[in-house]
Formats: sequence, structure tokens, C-alpha cells
Amino acid sequence: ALKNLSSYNADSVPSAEGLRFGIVVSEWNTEITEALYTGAKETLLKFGASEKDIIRRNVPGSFELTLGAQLLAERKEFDAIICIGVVIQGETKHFDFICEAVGQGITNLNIKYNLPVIFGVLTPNTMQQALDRAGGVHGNKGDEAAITAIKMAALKNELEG
Ligand code: DLZ
Repeated sequence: ALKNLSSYNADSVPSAEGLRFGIVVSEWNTEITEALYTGAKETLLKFGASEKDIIRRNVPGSFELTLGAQLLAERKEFDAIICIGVVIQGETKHFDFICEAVGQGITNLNIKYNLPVIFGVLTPNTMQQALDRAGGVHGNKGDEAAITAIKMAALKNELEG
């Protein structure tokens, strides 16, 4: 019953040609975040984005995704920003604090900048669950984040002209 994160109806995805994307990547659990980044970037390219219009910046951990995205948003150069990270449930409450902070932080950026800032963050219980969603049996959350970025950027352009 689980949705495959890499499956979408290509007919419903607008062209990404001419759109500019910022991607902020957390360096925590790079095995996962690099796979998510690759999925996101390849999906943007597949739908017509140019290599030169995809700008990547790294941040140390998922907690820092919000500020990383804000610094890119301040440049007013992007049609959408994708935040990529993975927070794995541990034995302490760290997981809850980080997930709550980055979820709320990214939500606030959407509103503050009137800009699609996409939550490409996995929050699994185990490393295997993360691998399953970073190009494994459940697809790649990076693909899903890229499709969401394209759709939201196109919606904004359509409604705002
Ligand atoms: C400290 C920490 C822990 C325990 N776990 C994760 C994690 O699973 N995923 C992640 O992206 N970052 C983690 N971090 C680092 C925090 O996001 C942050 O970088 C530090 O708390 C410094 O602010």
C-alpha cells in the first residue's frame, strides 16, 4: 500500500525549462542525502531544467536546512528551493526537536518569501527505511521533491503571471 516516491504521472508535470532551482543538502547521513540530491537533480533535468539553473549549497545537518534555504531565498533568483535531509529516529528526543524545527522552519519560509520551499526530508525509524526511500524499494524522495518543486513553481507563475 506504500506509495512509490518515484512514481508520478508525467503528463501532469509542467516543463521545468527556464525555471531556476536552489537545492540545500544536509551533510548528515550523506549516503542518503547524496542519493536524494541525485534523484532530485536528475528529475529536474529530465523535465527540462538546465544544469546552470540548478544551484546547490550544503549545510551541516537538517536543523540548518531552514537557514540555508532562507539565504538562497534572499537572493530572489529562484523559482523554487528544495531542502534535502534525513533525520533518523534515535534513542533521544533529538529527532523530535529537529523534525519539528525544520518542518516549521520550511513552512514559514514558504509564507515569508511567497516561494515554494520543498520539504525533501526523510524522517524514518531506521537506516533501512531511509535506504528504501533513497532509491530503494519505495523509490526516491528526491524525485518526489523535484516534481513538487516544478509543479509549485509552475502554479506560482501561472497565478502571478
Ligand atoms: C545532532 C543530529 C542528530 C543526533 N541526528 C541528526 C539526523 O539524524 N539528521 C540530521 O540531518 N542531523 C542530525 N543532527 C544534526 C543537527 O541537524 C544539527 O546539525 C546539529 O544539532 C547542530 O545544530
